[in-house]
Amino acid sequence: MRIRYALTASAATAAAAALGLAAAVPAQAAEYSSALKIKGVQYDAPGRDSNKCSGGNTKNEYLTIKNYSKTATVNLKGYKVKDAAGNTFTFKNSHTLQPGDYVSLRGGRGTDSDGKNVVYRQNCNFIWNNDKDTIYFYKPGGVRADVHAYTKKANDRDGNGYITYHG
Ligand SMILES: [Ca+2]
Ligand SMILES: [Ca+2]
Repeated sequence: MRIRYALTASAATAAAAALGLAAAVPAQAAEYSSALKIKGVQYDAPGRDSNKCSGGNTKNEYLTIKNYSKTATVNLKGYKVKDAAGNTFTFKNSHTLQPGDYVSLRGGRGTDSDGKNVVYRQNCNFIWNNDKDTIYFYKPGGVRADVHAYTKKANDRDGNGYITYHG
């Protein structure tokens, strides 16, 4: 151990390269290279859950995705979200996010609107579990843009069904 700590930074880097470690990109680095990230999630829609398309409250369960870049405009087309069980939603249509712009991906059926910052999953079933789940967010090429696991107990202390991630 003494020898390891005595290595200079460049020697350590060379040693890592020799072992093939330099090529491995940490998962965290992949997450933070993305302009689009998860702002927050209303994983538990207020009120008693009902997945009826008419009169239900699936529309009030939503995920907000924001463009955190100061310069890049990004098209959501081809991006995907996935839950822990493998349920997937793909943004099929063009929806442009300017720097600082955001969109809420809501359950239920509705008309997507860039001006109203909303896209509907066109599915009246809930996707984000009320006890715990994992939110995966992928770029069009399949590279992970962001990921967050939650439990109601650990991550939603005020119990309002909303969790802030990147804010
Ligand atoms: Ca839910
Ligand atoms: Ca909360």
